[in-house]
Amino acid sequence: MIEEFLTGNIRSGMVAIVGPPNAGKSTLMNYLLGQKISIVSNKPQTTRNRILGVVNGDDYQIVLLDTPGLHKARQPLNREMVRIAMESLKEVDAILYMIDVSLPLPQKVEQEKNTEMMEHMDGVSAPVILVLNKVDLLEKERLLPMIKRYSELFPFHGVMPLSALTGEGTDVVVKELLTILPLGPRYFPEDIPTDASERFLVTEIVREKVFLLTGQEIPYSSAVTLESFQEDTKKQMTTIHATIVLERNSQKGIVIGKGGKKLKSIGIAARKDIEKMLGQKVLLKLWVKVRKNWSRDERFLKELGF
Ligand SMILES: Nc1nc2c(ncn2[C@@H]2O[C@H](COP(=O)(O)OP(=O)(O)O)[C@@H](O)[C@H]2O)c(=O)[nH]1
Ligand SMILES: [Mg+2]
Repeated sequence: MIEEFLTGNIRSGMVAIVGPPNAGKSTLMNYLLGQKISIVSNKPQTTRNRILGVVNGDDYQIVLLDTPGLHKARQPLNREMVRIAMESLKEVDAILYMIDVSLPLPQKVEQEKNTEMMEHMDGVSAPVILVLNKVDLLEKERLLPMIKRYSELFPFHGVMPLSALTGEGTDVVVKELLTILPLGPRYFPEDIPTDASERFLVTEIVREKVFLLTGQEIPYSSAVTLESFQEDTKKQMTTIHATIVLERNSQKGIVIGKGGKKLKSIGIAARKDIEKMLGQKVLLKLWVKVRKNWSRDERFLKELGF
C-alpha cells in the first residue's frame, strides 16, 4: 500500500450516490461492490442511513456513499434522512445523481419537481454525473433525446445511462469517475467492503425483509434494534436476538400474522441473508414491540444512530 502511494498511480476518493427515492441508488452500490451491503426494495425510503461501500480496482479505490432518497420531508425521521443525504454531498470528489428513467412521464415530472433536482445541486462544487438508471426497462430510441434534454438542464459533468440491475453501462461510469478522482492512497484496506458493523448490517437485513414482506404503512413504521449477538466459535454459530419496533399497537398483529406466519417468514428470509454475510449458521430470534410514534421520538432516533 505504501509502495502504491509512493508510486502515486492510484486514483482514489469519495463518490456520493444521491437522488430521489427508489431511483436504484442502493442497487448500483451493491452492483459495483459485487456484494449486497445496502438493502433494496421497491418501496421508497428503504435506505435510512448513509452506507459506505469500498470498490477496489488494480489502480483505484472508489469509496461510495449510498444515501437516503432526496424528497420533501416533513416528519423528523424523513428530515433526518434528507439531511444525511445532503451532508454527504459536502466532502466528496464526485456525485452520481441518479434518476429512474423508466417512470411514466407524469410521475417523472412530479419526481423532478418534488426533489427539486437542480436546487439540490446548487452550491455543490464536486462534478455531478447524472445517471439515467433502469435503461433495461426503456426502448433504446427514447434514450438519446432524454440525454439531450437533461444535458441542457444543468452543467453536468456527464449524462450517463445504465442499468444498476444488469450492470449494463456501469463500466462507463466507473471509467469516467476515474478521470475525476485525484491520485492518492487507498483509504480502506482492500478486504474491507464497508465501515458498517456486522451488527448494523444485521438490523438492516431484518428491516429489508420487513420492507419486502409487509405492505402499506408497516415498512415506514418499522425500525429494528439488536438485543444480543453472540458468536459460539466452537460451534461456528451465531445467536442473534432482534426486535422489530412498530409505531402502533394495531400494527403488531400484521407483522406477526396469523399464527405467527408473517414473522416466521421475515425471520427465515433474514436468517438466510445473515448466514450468507457471516459465513456461518445463525439462530435468529425476532421480537415485535410497540414504541408509540417512535419516528418522532428524538431520543429513539438517536439510539438508531441518527
Ligand atoms: N428494472 C430495473 N430495476 C431496478 C434497477 N435499479 C434498481 N431497480 C429496482 O428499483 C427498486 C428500488 O431500488 P433501490 O436500489 O432500493 O433504490 P434507492 O431507493 O434509490 O436506493 C428496487 O425494486 C430495485 O430492484 C434497474 O437498473 N433496472
Ligand atoms: Mg436505497
